[in-house]
Amino acid sequence: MKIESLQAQEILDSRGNPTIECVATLEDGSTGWVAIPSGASTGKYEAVELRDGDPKRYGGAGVLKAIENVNSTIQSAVIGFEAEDQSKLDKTLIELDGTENKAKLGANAILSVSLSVARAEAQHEKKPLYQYLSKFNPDFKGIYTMPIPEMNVMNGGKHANWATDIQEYMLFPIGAPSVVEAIRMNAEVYANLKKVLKSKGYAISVGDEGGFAPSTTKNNEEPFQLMGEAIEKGGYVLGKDICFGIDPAASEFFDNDKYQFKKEGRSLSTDELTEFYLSLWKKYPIVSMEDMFDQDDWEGFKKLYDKTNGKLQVMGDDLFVTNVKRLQKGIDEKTCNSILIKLNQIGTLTETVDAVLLARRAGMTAIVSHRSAETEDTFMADFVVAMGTGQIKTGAPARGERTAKYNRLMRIERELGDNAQYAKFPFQSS
Ligand code: 2PG
Ligand code: MG
Repeated sequence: MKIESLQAQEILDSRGNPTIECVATLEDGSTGWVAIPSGASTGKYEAVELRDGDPKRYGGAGVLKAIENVNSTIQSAVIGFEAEDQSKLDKTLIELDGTENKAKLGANAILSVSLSVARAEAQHEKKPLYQYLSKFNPDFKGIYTMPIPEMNVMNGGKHANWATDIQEYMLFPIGAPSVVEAIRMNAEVYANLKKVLKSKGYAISVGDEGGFAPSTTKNNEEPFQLMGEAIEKGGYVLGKDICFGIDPAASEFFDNDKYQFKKEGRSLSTDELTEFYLSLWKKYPIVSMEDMFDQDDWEGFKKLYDKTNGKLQVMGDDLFVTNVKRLQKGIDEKTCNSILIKLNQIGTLTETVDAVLLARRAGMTAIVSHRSAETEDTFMADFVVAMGTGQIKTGAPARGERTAKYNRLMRIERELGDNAQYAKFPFQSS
């Protein structure tokens, strides 16, 4: 069905900053709504999020220019396009922008169009979004893979005023039978973690992604002990039912050629940091590490990857920024076996799909991810099911913008019944 109109406007994200929502309307009246998330620990190679820079509105963070780009330039260029032809639409958007990193029209503007048109077409075809999006997955065979929900239950770094240097401590419920049960297990551990923290006199306030963020934790290691206690308190077996994952977001503490652990009052070289990660990996059932090094420290990633013999999920986020060029470099140089996928890091649905498929062809895993500032939009939940990547990270089981995604996954799984299968985690705990 042909695109009739696009209507973007300003709303708030979960950090209270302005962002874009967009409604695409097709000629038969079908509509698709989306809202665009935003990062804090953004990679320097990400597509550009266009902000107004006018200090009189939202401290410069307004998105009226990006909105104007949707409502005028983009709308005039794509009206009458067939909504089902996503690659033509996305190609046109990329060319209309004309820059390498979508700096002219803004990746936020472009993505809002790319995704809202897809959702409108799904409505036109009377399909649930995940079913419509599965046409982009050449490996889809009729049974949907439900993702392991990797929940960030302790927040640090930029998301929590540096409670710890490591930004995210996650639960990987790899032993669950379904996503509904996996979410329950994680939610129970989260509730137990609150009790554990209270019993130690720690604050139970949360960071941007809903994880607890007590600034009084002793060091970057203690969260593993706290989470371990919470897992066992719930009757789960640590290392079997639930494992750990981390996202240090190391670009954020890389300064003067060293990794600055302010929490511990020490500066580490790449080698020292590698040793630190290896010691954690040996001590705790950690199955996944993301952005352990700076976004330009390819050597660091490679060293850790080599030393963990393919047993650990070694993932690039800021390193790859969902960009096939950077991913190809990672594949050629064998730096990682996994990529974090964020729609707004690259800015169109087609390019995001390309990154997922390139990773898969190279034998890498792909984890679909939220941003630290989100909205109630659940597009990514349908996307991960459609692409069958088997892993999603979208924060703690708390804060509406996070639970919206988990709730959507539970509904999809229930709707699918026997046509859904919980993903197997391809790596072992050490
Ligand atoms: C990350 C993300 C999401 P941000 O580093 O993986 O957790 O954070 O959106 O702030 O870049
Ligand atoms: Mg990250």
